[in-house]
Amino acid sequence: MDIKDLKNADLKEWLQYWIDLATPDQVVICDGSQAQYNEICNMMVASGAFIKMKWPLNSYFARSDKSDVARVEERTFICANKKEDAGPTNYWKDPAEMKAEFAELFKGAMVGRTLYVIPFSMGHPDSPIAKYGIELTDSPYVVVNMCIMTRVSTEILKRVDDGREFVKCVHSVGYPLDGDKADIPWPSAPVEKKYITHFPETREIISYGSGYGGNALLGKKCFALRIASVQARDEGWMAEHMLILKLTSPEGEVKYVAAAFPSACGKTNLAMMEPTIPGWKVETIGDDIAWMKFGEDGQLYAINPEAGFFGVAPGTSMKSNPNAMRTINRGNTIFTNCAMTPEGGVWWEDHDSKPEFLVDWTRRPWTPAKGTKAAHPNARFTTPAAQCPVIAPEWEAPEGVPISAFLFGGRRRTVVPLVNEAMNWEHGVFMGATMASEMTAAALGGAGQLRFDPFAMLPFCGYHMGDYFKHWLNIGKHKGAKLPKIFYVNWFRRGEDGHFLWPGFGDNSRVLKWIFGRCNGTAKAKATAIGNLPEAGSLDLNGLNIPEADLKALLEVDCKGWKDVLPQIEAHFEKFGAKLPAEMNKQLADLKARLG
Ligand code: OXD
Ligand code: MN
Repeated sequence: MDIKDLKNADLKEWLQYWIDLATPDQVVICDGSQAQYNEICNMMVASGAFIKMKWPLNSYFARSDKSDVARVEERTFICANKKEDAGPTNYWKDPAEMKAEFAELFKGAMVGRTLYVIPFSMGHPDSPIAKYGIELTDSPYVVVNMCIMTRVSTEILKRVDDGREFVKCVHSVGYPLDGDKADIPWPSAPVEKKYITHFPETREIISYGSGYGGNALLGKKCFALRIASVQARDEGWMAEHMLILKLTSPEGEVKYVAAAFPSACGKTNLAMMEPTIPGWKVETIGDDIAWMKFGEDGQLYAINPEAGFFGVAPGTSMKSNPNAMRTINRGNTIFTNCAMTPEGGVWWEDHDSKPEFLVDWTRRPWTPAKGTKAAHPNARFTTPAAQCPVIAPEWEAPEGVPISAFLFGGRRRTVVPLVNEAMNWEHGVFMGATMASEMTAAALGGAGQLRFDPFAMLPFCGYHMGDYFKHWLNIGKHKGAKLPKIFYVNWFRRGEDGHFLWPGFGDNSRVLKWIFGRCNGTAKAKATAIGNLPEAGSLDLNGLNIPEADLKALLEVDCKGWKDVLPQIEAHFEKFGAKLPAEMNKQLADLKARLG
């Protein structure tokens, strides 16, 4: 396919604008084929941007610039027409001013480079829940990562050309090869020139200056969460920062669960977990994002809009996530900012092997005595979801899977019990709106201070968070809705001496079993001031040896602790001003009253 053959005026005009402005040397349409993927990888090996690994097969190392290692929230903007619509939790820029700035920044930005046109679908292309996008980028690294993380094909371009709605995504690393400037392995722009911008009214994304992860793979956080959350609000569906898992009981009964936890709280681990309780099975649908729409039967049906996992590598091991290890060991994986073994293999902190010598992510020799981290803490693997040994056979089902339960959670050393079922939808929305993790003494604010991350969407909600709470409440009012039950879980509770009270990992299946039982009416709960907690004996603890006192702390209501955090919840709610739905203040007042 050639861009000269396109007939859709809107598409052609948009493409031509950016080509004329950025003046790339050539334009290449990505077709999603293995041959084109291999060709681009080989080119990157030749340029020094990639190193081909000895093992796993068909896998590569990439190492970023030291200044371009993570999402940059302070350079991420919602360019809504009205500042108020971005709300208090987002940075805002005026859309016209931002576009004028881009007209300067992108002038000649792709000189000496190739502009790749990536037509992609979020979700199975034939799913009624899927949406399409086209990303223009001058980064071959972005192309090959997008080929793993989304469904890239020229069929998508044809459908867009035929008039199908799409999200316009533009990306440049901001490092033109003008004059006789040579290329470098990881081109990017200084932080003050980086911009990750979203135009919710026109469904556009423009990203400049960073080549890393969510800043550059625009299908992920920018589209599937920030822009999609706006589309979801306008169209009556949900775009959430949630894993989706399939839970099968020993009797063969199936339930699907979606769970929202803040970044780095173990979503990928939970999505692929190996249950410790006999006969129970967990399979993966997705590990990061869920898009959900009501079916005619009133159930919410979810798809995973992504096609790969962009997982945090450090901490991933045969103990924490054996299925992630098996997925990447099957090859076809890109490792970014990991360390390299002398044999050409990969390593990161808490990996199963104990190397004596490595090349660290900054390309320097490393031994354990050095005392530094060999892999960057935000080092990543990009790997195809289809390779996961526990991927559910229906993970790409166009109609999605019916969700029975939503789980919320954070890292709480104190106060919050192991599991707590919401009394009703509105109470569940209150739980999501007050999701929080405790800061450690090292973080600004200090120990005991909460960092609120409502619905794990703090950096990802594309509009005013108060309106987003309202949207959740409206979902609860959908005519004929058979709503998922809502639960708050906390795997991270500690004793006074700092030890974890709950073993976590595969033993979290015990909590999933209780949740499953609550959904089909077989597990017992006691009503308390904060919600429904497991009744004594209703949580399967067979084979575990948890001291009585620890179990008590995990499953009781710490009234004093809850009362102590109420002022922090009040202060958190005040941020949303008049946009805070009245229902949230009512929930807070009711909780206060119940605690006595
Ligand atoms: C992610 C994140 O990368 O949530 O998934 O930060
Ligand atoms: Mn995430």
